[in-house]
Amino acid sequence: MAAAICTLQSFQAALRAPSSGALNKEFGIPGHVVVFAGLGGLPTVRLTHACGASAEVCLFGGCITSFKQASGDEVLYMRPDALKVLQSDSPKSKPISGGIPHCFPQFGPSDKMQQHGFARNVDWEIASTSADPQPDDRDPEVTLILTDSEYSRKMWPYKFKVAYSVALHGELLRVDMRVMNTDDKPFDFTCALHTYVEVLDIEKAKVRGLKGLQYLDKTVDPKNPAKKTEDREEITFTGPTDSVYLKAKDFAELDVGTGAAVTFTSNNFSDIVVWSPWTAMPDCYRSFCCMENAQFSSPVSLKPGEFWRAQAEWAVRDL
Ligand code: TA6
Repeated sequence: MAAAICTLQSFQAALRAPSSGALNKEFGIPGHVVVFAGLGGLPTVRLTHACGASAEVCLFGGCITSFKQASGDEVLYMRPDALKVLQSDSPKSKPISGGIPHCFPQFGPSDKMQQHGFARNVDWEIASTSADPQPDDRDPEVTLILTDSEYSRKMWPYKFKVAYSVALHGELLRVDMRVMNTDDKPFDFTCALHTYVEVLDIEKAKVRGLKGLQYLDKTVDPKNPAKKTEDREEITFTGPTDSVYLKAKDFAELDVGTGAAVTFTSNNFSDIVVWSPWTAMPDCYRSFCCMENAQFSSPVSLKPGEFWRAQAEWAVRDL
């Protein structure tokens, strides 16, 4: 009986949710922004820059599922287990583990809610789309909104709004995230942009820009991570890696082993996380590295009416 009720509820929710076609009529900008049925048939926004670069953002989880250079080369990585779920009959039964999923309002596990919070498990809405008025070099952009719901308040009893703008500036991918407290009581949160980058081989990947920083090594005991200091100019991978670099600078890069590096430029994120599951994910660990702009070591406290804002940018640099 419970299953029947659940099916009816999801059927009603599906009826309420606007279709990709309807969303495209409302928000599409010919040649720059299109809403289409993406992976798993889920409504997805594709931004296309005049130079040929493109990005796709799935409304489920507000997850950036693709970022391609003008050459057509994909920068991000989608885990095979995520693709399997997306190809199943219930594509929303698990968060999308690939591309750039959100961790919000919590990075990591806790007793209160699932690992990495609920923002990656729910549908975000399109608030607006635009393409910069420069006719020869438009920057296509979409702004998504996530607000509290009965579902979110069960885990995290606060009213909030997250606005997340995703834009292409030539071949550069830019996001701007704002978290607003719309409640009448204060709350704290942590967050991360859990970026999966495709690498030629994890053993050829190198991370630069974190030397001298203190980091939490979560590989042995994630609940009681060891605090260490990074003394390597270039971090290479020879085993499982799960490190939260504290007070990271606004720039770091991941050499993907092909003669190019993905650059991470950010503003107002306190930390950078570097994660490779190594052989715990035997069929895919060689193909990706996660490097994540995060706000973890100093949780953000917002009083009613206050907001927090941070930006991140990714680009590909030839070495
Ligand atoms: O960001 C690294 C991390 O927190 C790891 O500790 C690891 O558990 C990972 O995220 C996995 O995330 P998932 O998407 O599988 O829940």
